[in-house]
Amino acid sequence: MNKKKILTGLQPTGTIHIGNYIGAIKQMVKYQDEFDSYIFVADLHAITVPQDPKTLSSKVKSLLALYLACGIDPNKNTIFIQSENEYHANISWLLECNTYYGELSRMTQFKDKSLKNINFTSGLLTYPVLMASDILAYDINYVPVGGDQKQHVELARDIAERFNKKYGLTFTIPEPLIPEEGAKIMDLIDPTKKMSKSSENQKGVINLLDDKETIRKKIMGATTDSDMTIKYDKENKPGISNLINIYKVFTNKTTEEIEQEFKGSNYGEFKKEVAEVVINEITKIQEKYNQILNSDEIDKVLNKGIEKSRQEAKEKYELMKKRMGFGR
Ligand code: ATP
Ligand code: LTN
Repeated sequence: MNKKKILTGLQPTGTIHIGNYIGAIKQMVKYQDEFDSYIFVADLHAITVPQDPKTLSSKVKSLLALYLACGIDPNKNTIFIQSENEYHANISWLLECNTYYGELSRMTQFKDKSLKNINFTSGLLTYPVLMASDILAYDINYVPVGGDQKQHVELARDIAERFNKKYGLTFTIPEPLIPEEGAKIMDLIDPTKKMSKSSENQKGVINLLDDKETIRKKIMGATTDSDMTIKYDKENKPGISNLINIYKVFTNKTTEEIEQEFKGSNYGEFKKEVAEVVINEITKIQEKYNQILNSDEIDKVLNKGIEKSRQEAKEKYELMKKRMGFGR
C-alpha cells in the first residue's frame, strides 16, 4: 500500500524561532519515517509583504540549511523551493476562481496583517489559496503546522471539496496536524501573544541561530508571576505554563513529571534547566547548520527535489485543466 503523504512549508522571512521549529519542523522529523514527506521554502508566500531582493536568496539558503540541520532527511523528503516550481502559481489561479472573496477576507491572519498596514497587496488576501495549491498539488493527507495555520488548512479542505463536487474527483482532502504540545509557543516577554518572527521585541523570541548566552539570557528574563510554584495553569500563569511547554517538548517529559521534578524549586532554578535543554539541542543544530551552509549538499538535494515536485504538480495541473474543460 502507498504511504500517506505529509507536507509543510516555512517562509524565508527571518531566522526561524523555536515556535516554528516545534510547530512545523520537529513534527516533520517525527513523521518522516512513517509518511511520504514533502518540505519546501515558501518564498512566493514571503513576497505577500515587502522583501529585500538583495537578501531573499540568502534567506532561502539559510532556511534550507536549517531544515537539514534540524534532521530533515533528504532521503525521506522531497525538498524544494516553491518559486522553482511554476505549477504552484498556475494551480493557485485555477483554485482562486473557485474560492470566494468572503472566505478569504474572513481569514484571521489576513485580518491581522491587513490591519497592520492598510497599503497591503492583493497577494496578502489570496495567500491561503496559494497555500491550498501547495497542498492539493501533491494529494497530501496531513499538514504539520502550528495552531495559527489551522484555519488555512481548513480552507484548503473546503476548496478541494468544492472542486471535487463541481468537476469530479481531483483532490485528496488534507487534514492539519497540530502538535499536542507546542501548538502555540508564546512570546517570553508577553506570554499572551504567540512567539513570532515579526515581533518587535526580540527578547521574547528564541531564534535557532541565537548563541548560547543570548538564549540563556532570554529564558532567564522570561516573564513569570509572583506565585512562585511551578505548576501548569495557562490562564493564571501563562509565562510558567509556556516554559513548561517548551521544557516538555525538549525533554519528552509530561506536565506531571515536570511539576514533580521542580516541586520546591524556585523560578530561577527551573529557568536554568529550561535554558540547558534548549541550548543543548540548538547547539547541535547550529554545528550541523554551519557545515551544511558551506557545502554543496543543498544544491544536490534541491536538484533532486525540484524534479520530483515539478513532475507531480504538473500532472495535477493538467488534470485540473482537463476537468475544467481547457484544451483544444
Ligand atoms: P510570524 O512568526 O512572523 O507570524 P511565522 O513564523 O508564523 O511568521 P512561518 O515561517 O510561515 O511564519 O511559520 C512556519 C510554521 O511555524 C507554521 O507552521 C506556523 O504555524 C508555525 N509557527 C509559527 N509561530 C509559531 C508558534 N509561536 N508556535 C508554534 N508554531 C508556530
Ligand atoms: N502559510 C504558512 C506557510 C505555508 C505552508 C504551506 C504551510 C505556505 N504553504 C503549505 C503548510 C503547507 C505560514 O505562514 N506558516
